[in-house]
Amino acid sequence: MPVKLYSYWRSSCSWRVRIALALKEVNYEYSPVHLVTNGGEQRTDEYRSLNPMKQVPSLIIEGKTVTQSMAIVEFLDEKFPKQGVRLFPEDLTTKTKVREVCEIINSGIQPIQNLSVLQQFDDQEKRMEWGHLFIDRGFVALEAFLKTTAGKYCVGDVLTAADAFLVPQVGNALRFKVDMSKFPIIAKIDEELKTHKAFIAAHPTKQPDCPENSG
Ligand SMILES: N[C@@H](CCC(=O)N[C@@H](CS)C(=O)NCC(=O)O)C(=O)O
Repeated sequence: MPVKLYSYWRSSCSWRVRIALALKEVNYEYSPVHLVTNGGEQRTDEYRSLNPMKQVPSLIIEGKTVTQSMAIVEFLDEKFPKQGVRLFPEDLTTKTKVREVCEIINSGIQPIQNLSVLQQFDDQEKRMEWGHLFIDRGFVALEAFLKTTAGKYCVGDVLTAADAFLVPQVGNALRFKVDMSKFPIIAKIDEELKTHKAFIAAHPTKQPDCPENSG
């Protein structure tokens, strides 16, 4: 039974899961959910029956649905412990640091700049200001946190789930014109990961639903 990912090319939460799938070397079918056209395909009754939050991503595996990117990434790591990269290290202290980075992004930054929040403003400029403010503020905390944990990657010198969460949030930061020179540790890790093949494969511009003129 093939694994299926409901995703939107530009969604940072889908992007996290695409990175995790690539790092775990799990093949999957890509099912696009357009978050904007026709009021958003995530809001149809059909999609809502998979994901009651009306959000991407959703993963179908062995006929079961898993939602919430953090739960999906943990599920993949536990389902395939010996395959690909270990996303959550065995050592409890290190694993907790990985989870802390993930949660700063997953709970502390992304939800405040999510599409349905921004759509409360009609004005595009206001949306931009809001997204910029909360990503910038979150990155101040994240940069300080990474100062205590980072090596080549977010937590030491091995790839973990934290890196899968970091790169898409930097993608959002750039969309909201956050000045990344203020965050040298985040920027350096992001730069390091740009050439990794799992991160290249998961990039929004490599997805089948990415428009040709995405820039
Ligand atoms: N906690 C959820 C958040 C998912 C989420 O916010 N997805 C966004 C895209 S990154 C979405 O589908 N937004 C649609 C909307 O706000 O209508 C997860 O990690 O999976």
